[in-house]
Amino acid sequence: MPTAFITGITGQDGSYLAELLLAKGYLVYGLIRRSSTFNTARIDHLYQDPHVKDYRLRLVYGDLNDGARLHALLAEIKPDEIYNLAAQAHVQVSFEMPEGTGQTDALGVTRLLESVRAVCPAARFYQAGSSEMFGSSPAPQNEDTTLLPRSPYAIAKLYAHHMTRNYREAYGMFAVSGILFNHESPRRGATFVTRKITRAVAAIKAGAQDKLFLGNLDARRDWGFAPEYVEGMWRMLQATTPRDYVLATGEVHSVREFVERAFARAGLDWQQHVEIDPRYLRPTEVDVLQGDASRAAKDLGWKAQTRFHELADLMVDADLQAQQQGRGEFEVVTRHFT
Ligand code: NAP
Ligand code: F7E
Repeated sequence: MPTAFITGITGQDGSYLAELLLAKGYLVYGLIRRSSTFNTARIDHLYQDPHVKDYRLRLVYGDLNDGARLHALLAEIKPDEIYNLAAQAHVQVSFEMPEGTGQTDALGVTRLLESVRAVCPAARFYQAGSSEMFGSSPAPQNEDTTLLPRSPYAIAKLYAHHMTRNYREAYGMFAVSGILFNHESPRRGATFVTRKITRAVAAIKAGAQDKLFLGNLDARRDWGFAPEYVEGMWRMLQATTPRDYVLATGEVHSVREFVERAFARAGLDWQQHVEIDPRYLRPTEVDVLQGDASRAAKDLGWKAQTRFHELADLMVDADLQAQQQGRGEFEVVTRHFT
């Protein structure tokens, strides 16, 4: 049975990746942080699945800032594949805590790579790189585009991206960086703009909220559907040759367009509810991100399927349903593993 080690398993991508790998028959180890409240809402449903009850999902405590623990875990688990998805992933928060973001998103990756090199150098390693690294480079962006990051988050990811490439070249490790453009879902964290909007739409529809405060409505992004992107990560680690890949839809829309679509889906007029709050403006903004994923299409046979409008609609529908059912923050779908 192949063994995978996922950091960031409690996050949006980690939960979808765990589902994918369990469905493929992997033994999955997930790194979780100790928290004073439960932090496993996105993966709790996996324990209820009869096919996972054979303990193919194992959660272990650790932190990217604890190198000794990472080393000990990898020495014990000896995984075949490692997916490093853990990060302080919020761009605006990175302006408030640049040092902490660098500790996890930059140096945390070095800690992990050093442990892999020492105890399981044959393992295949995936680093969660980001389109934010392109920053102010003109769109569309691909693997050869100049990286001009515009936030502490993006700069930390850039360091990790180059470190991953350096371990590949210096030590011959199968270490790759996926340069992923924004990808969303009903499990998206509630402070990222798409989910903030769709949750607000549901609350406004239910009469539980009246106003939604946002920042820059002119920013343009290439938004895809998260479950398709974790499939791309897995394909990168199955390739014959380790290479970095962009994953994106190629379609670009503004935050305003997302707002319009989401409110319209629920039969609401966004102009009656949305207000601008300068607190949500960033010190330096990335104006437009639009990816060219043709290398992934050619080498990996990967292509985004879900279109912008479908994505907005499915997220609104999930939040409307959650609101009606009085459910918590995340969609819980029990998948069946065969
Ligand atoms: P997310 O939902 O915010 O999840 C982040 C995960 O990292 C959580 O499991 C979190 O644990 C964990 N984490 C944070 N700090 C940690 C630390 N010091 N040690 C161990 N775990 C830690 O993010 P996501 O959207 O799934 O994104 C996954 C990865 O892809 C991230 O690296 C992100 O930067 C990158 N990325 C995301 C996108 C996107 O559009 N989603 C695009 C490009 C790249 P807790 O639950 O305990 O907080
Ligand atoms: O912002 C604007 C904001 O926080 C998108 C992360 O997954 O993707 C994500 O980073 C845009 C920005 O995502 C609000 O200024 C307006 O232009 O949803 P976001 P992001 O910054 O693009 C990349 C690829 C990652 O790697 C990251 O981990 O929306 N915006 N008003 C707002 N954004 C937020 N969060 N909140 C607002 O009220």
